[in-house]
Amino acid sequence: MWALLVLIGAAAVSAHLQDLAFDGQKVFRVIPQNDEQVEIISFLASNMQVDFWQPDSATLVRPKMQVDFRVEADKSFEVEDLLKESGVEYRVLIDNLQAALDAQFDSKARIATHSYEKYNNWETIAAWTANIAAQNPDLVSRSVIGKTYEGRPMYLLKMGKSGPNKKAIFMDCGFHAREWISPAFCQWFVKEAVETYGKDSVMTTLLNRLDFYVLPVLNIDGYVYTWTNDRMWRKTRSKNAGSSCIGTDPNRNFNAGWCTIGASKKPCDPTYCGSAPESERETKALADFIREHLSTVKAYLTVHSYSQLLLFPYSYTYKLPLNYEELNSIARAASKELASLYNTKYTYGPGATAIYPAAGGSDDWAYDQGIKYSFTFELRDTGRYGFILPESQIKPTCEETLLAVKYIANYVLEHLY
Ligand code: 0X9
Ligand code: ZN
Ligand code: ZN
Repeated sequence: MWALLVLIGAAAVSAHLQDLAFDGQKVFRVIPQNDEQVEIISFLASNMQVDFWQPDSATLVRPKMQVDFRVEADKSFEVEDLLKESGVEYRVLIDNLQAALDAQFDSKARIATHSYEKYNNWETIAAWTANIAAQNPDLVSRSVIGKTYEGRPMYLLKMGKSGPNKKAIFMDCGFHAREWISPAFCQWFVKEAVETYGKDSVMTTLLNRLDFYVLPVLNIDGYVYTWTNDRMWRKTRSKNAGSSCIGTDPNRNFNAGWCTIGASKKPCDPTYCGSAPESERETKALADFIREHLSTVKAYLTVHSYSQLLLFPYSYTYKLPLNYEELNSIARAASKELASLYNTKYTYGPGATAIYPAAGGSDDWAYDQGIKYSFTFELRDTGRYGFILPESQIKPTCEETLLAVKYIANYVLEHLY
């Protein structure tokens, strides 16, 4: 009982740290209509320290492109004035970010018990990985693929009935710290697997014939930081030599056209590519694991948010992948499956054109390792809540995403040889 009280106390304290930190902050959406208005956006980026929610919008912005950004409370009137005066079409997506943040949790009294329909902190997720493996020994096993910069073990769950020569699908979540719906999906997927094995025929076949490697959170240090200090943190938490700015964008840190486009060489930027490919312990651990399992891993799935997109290579070049037609039709069918539940509309295509060119991503890297089925999910929503997706949307988001993942897995299973 005492231990439980201490846990509750710690959660309350860390929640308190962030109390009101975002009070009065606004999130704007603008769609510049011409080059002149594009320049206004670039001006905001360089002079008003706005935080773009689709990273690198500052450098990639072009006419007719939708751009969402967050503004500090004391700057929000100035920014709004500037938008009004310059005639840039804009909408206030979130009027008070703090209120939206408070609304993302349904229940006020939060205790650190695990729930698939809540956002779980890292401590809770870590304990859950141990429990789910212990409770399903014939289906789930847990290993550690490395340690994060701050020394946390990176847990990987392997799911599947044991059998000879099984191929595998690798899926990770939690690359970007603030994209909380992503780890929630990895947990949901594991739950569905253990609960529907032996009941749902597709899931049963998948687990009998394939293994799934599920990494629930890649960027654990960043994820912890979003719970304790800054809900809007994106990068890892590693120190950068010669800079006081912290962190590298893990999805710019892979050796796939590394830092050539849509990535920054400046440690203070949200898309900092790091000092070298795989400079981060977390990305190195992931890349090492995949390299060691290349003979079995047939598909790579990485889960982000938000925008409702299903992306595939390439993002570091406009060049199309060799099996473009195949990937495109898989993405089309998977999006259709996803929409069948709640009519959630996804856009799909190669990253470079469907979202923006950005090098150093894990999807492109895995593809170039020879993993021909490589996809990035950008889950709900399209900006109404953005990263602050309310907990009430966890279940529907995960249910619909599961349909797409099962579709892809089943396709891969049917095209193994
Ligand atoms: O920019 C990213 O890393 C992803 N979008 S996010 O808003 N979640 O940050 C998209 C990744 C697409 N793939 C590559 N750029 N390789
Ligand atoms: Zn192994
Ligand atoms: Zn992301």
